Amino acid sequence: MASLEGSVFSSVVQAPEDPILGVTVAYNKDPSPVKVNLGVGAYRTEEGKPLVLNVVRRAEQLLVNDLSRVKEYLPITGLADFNKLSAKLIFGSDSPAIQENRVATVQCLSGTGSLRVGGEFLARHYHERTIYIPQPTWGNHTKVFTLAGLSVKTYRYYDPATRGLDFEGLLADLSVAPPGAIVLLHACAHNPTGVDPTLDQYEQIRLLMRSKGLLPFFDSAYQGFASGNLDADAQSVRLFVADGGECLTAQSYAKNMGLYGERVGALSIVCKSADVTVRVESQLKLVIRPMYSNPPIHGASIVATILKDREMYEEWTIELKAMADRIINMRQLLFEALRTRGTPGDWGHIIKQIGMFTFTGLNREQVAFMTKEYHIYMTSDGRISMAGLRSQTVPHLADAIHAAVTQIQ
Ligand code: KET
Repeated sequence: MASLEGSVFSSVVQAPEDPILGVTVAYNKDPSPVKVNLGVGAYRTEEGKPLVLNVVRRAEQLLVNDLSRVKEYLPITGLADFNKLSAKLIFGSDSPAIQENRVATVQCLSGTGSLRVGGEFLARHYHERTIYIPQPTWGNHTKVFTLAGLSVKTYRYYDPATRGLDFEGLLADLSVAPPGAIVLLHACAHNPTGVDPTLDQYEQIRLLMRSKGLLPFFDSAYQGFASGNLDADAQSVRLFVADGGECLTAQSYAKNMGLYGERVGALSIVCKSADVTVRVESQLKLVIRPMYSNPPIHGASIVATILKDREMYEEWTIELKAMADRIINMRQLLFEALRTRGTPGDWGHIIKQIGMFTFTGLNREQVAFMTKEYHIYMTSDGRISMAGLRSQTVPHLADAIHAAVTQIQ
């Protein structure tokens, strides 16, 4: 018999914190008044506060005041309006794939949940279980796809020497991938590097992938955050859908609507024909039902309310552009602050990179030094969330980077 003192779980070992979300845990424990959290990709205002978009508040008011609304379960696939509008948002309102009923869209638990459901669907129903992810990529990709039952390999993406795209390496690796392999692409604002292929490069990637029958799986977590324009940031995805071929897309509304904790996103599978699409959707339901049964109603209702009302949609795009612009402004300020300090190195990448993050090039030791001496919290790969920076904290960050670069090799 187990003794009353001893736990049946006593052999459970302490797990490490998550490399990204653990940064916030460490930040919260630090009593320093000068501490700055540049870890997780979460938008903060110029005052350092989390932002609930005005248009989101308005949508929530409408929902609360509508007494006809109930709290019944949603269908397994989620809110129908939300799914239709999400597909339109990423593929474009005039997308032939949508008009021809070739898109199966299911509401999922934000971007992560969409990737996971897509991964499990592929592991069950697709002939090639290997997924190629960029090197480097968002830290959770490997875990999500491995647990979904796929085998994860990487393709070259980033060249530290040029701090740009390793386009040759990318093409070379994809050209030796097994026919039919799945390829994860960041739709825009690649995390963590901030480096995206140009549209011309995307066209070459598309030609190569289609010629080898490689299956694109787009992760779209930052639509609107790269350029400030929702359509421009969807161009890579639309290029692949325009050729009539198949692909998957995981969308997140965490960043672009600031709905982080609402966990609202969508998985879309674009198929070749309407009848395949119906069967694909029926199988997606079998993936979802034993996982979490059906998705939550509130976040999806907010998104649907905003997307279907022209005036609210406009207001959203303005607020989204303002967030994107503030981030671009922070890039400029940080770049200038380092130039003023004469910090060794070329920091041009700070203004060239796209999206929420700057991939600084700082090494693990330099990051540890900045955290210890300057209370600056960021991921150990040298990634800074520009969305967490504000004019007031730029000089402190620049001092920290300057000290790290000059004191730690
Ligand atoms: N894809 C990418 C590329 C991504 O950066 C994130 C989140 C997600 C998907 C998932 O987001 P969701 O909240 O499930 O919609 N990235 C930030 C937050 C995190 O790590 O969870 C980050 O990199 O800081």
